[in-house]
Amino acid sequence: MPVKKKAEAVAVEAPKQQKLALSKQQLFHFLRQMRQIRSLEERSAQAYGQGKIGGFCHLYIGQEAVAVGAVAATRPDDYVLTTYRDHGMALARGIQPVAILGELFGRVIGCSKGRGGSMHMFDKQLNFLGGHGIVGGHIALGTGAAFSSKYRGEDRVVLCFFGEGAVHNGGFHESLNLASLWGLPIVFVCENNRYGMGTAVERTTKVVDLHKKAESYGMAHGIVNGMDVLEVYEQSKRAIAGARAGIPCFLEMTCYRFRGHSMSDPVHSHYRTKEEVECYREQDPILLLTEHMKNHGLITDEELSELERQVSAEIRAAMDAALASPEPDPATVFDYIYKNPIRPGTRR
Ligand SMILES: Cc1ncc(C[n+]2csc(CCOP(=O)(O)OP(=O)(O)O)c2C)c(N)n1
Repeated sequence: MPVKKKAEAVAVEAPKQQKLALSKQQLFHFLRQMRQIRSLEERSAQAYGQGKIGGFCHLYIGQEAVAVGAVAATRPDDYVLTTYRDHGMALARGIQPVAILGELFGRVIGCSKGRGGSMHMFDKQLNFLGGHGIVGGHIALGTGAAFSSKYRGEDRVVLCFFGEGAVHNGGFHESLNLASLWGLPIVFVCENNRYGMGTAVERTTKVVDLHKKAESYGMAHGIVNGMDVLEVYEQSKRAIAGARAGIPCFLEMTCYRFRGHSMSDPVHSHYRTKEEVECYREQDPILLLTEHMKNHGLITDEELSELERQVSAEIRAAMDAALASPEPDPATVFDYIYKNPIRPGTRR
């Protein structure tokens, strides 16, 4: 396949100050989405405790700025893929809270018709290609989507998110190598929340500046404060523009999950201290943006209370609607597995 542009190894420098002028409306939108995600996740945790959600459930609380800032930098026809920690990403991409909660509850109103559950949010119209349960497994899928975009002569970019636990996976390295070699339109985003389940990143690699791994493949790379939605947005914009021009990029976004790895992992497990969690809480992405807006006179206390009231009412209503939706009919259990559904007892 012809390669039009050669990828260069360019470190993406974090900006010292905000360069993109964002309107009050845009900042409000970021704050609203982050609060929606937080509220949806807190209610999901409650519902999980009440036995309303089956299977695994990995919450995104603390990492909201990554999904909101990065997805805001995409076009609607770009592709977004992520891991099992996908509720926040799904919401940022535009899946309605009722369809996310419905999926968590295994109801037909869910975005995957109640068959996927927490780890398998998906929406073809929104070009949100999952929600994937296998660590690193979707990185090759994202690279394939980027290849398809280039092969068809489209200028759609792929934004592929994964945790730092995935960068030791073979598929990650094969994907970066080919993406760089072929100048594919893809941005690989590593959400480095410091732990893969209970294993700290420094116990898994000598190269803890994970973004530097891209140098092995001659790929542009950079490190971003993933707790700062404005920085995430700005750096994602730049990286996506580069990818659209045939220069793929690897961004490491440093962040922190305030809850355990999944609902079965307590917040303060043996692998991290209460003090560490408290310290990161001071950099809560919602807190940081709220303070920024207050300091610049972009939000009043009244507007903030009203926003909180609206979001809380919206998620409560979505919860009720999701719970009112029926479970899938057992007779349809073989639907959606293959394009032509299999019917037990019949020959194909
Ligand atoms: C191939 C594979 N190995 C192991 C697992 C079990 N597993 C699920 S999550 C996880 C940790 C991954 O951590 P990270 O990639 O840093 O993402 P995070 O959970 O922090 O978002 C592991 C080992 C899996 N799902 N897939």
